[in-house]
Amino acid sequence: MEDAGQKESVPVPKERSYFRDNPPPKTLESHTKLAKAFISYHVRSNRDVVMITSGGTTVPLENQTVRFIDNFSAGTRGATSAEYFLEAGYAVIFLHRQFSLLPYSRHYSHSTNCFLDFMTEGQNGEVEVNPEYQQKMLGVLRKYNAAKRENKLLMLPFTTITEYLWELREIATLMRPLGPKALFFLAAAVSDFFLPKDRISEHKIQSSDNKEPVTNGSSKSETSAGPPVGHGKQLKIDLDPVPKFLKMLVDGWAPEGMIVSFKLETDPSLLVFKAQQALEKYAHHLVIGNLLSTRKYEVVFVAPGEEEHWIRVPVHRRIKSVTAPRPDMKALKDEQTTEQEWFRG
Ligand code: PAZ
Repeated sequence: MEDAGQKESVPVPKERSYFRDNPPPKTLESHTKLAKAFISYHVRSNRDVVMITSGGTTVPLENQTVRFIDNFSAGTRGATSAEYFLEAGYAVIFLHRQFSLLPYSRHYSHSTNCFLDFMTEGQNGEVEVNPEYQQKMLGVLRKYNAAKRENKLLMLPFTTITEYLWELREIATLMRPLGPKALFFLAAAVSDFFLPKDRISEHKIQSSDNKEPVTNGSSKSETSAGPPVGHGKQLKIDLDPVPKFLKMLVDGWAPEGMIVSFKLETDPSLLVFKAQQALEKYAHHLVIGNLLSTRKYEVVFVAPGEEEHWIRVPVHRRIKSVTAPRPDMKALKDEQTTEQEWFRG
């Protein structure tokens, strides 16, 4: 707490006060240990290391979280990119939303088809991979095992925006000894707004007024700036802007690293403008823009001093709908082919 009565308070930049006011996740220490060992290993082998962020961050509305605001992202972009970076010789730190798609296993999870649909029962009652999928699964399995054997893939989960920012700061700082051999590929969908620690309700927000609000002394549910309290069915949430972490990354945490950020928009007329704006504001190396409705088959690269550059999957290779549930295995195969063309393109 600031001691305003005793000395003139010096304003703390929002970025720094964020970390002061929002405590680190319990996992930070163990993740830092793992990341430190991983990075040192690859510094010694003179290897390029990419930190890929993937999946959406959440904004909890309660400390004991029942409800939260989420950000759109399945983790497809991040998990797929991780595989291609590994193939290109990078070591990958995969900072991802817990339970979102992961490199390699993504081929068999979160699809309309359960992983069991890839299996069959053998003649003697043993579980086997359906012959139709064996060749592809063997290829995926070999790459996955190689990444593990060669210690090239470190997967670290986050859930909330605060966890994400703490992990990003810690790992980016640890990556400094890599100098220009560090790459940041920021595909995660990161919350722009959050509910600060001092305004968050300890317990589940109630949907109707209790006659006598029950507090246990530690609950902050009655502070004037307090958390949103249910009045009938209306819930008003007053969120603060999340400090601009990209600025901190570029200027402070990873001054020598190459930084690629993503920009997601829904209005086509805004996409390039917003990407250029981000580039001017943060002075990093590349913004990759994509629209929610077309993200699977077109992206735009916006780099300083260059014309914007679109990469598109040819029309005949596009899957018909990227939002509708996939009806069958054929659609899944189509999507994988499309993604390979995206990366080759
Ligand atoms: O994870 P996914 O493949 O479903 O979606 C990827 C994406 C659209 C979240 C990503 O490409 C992206 O644009 N990330 C940045 C989002 C943002 O503007 O915060």
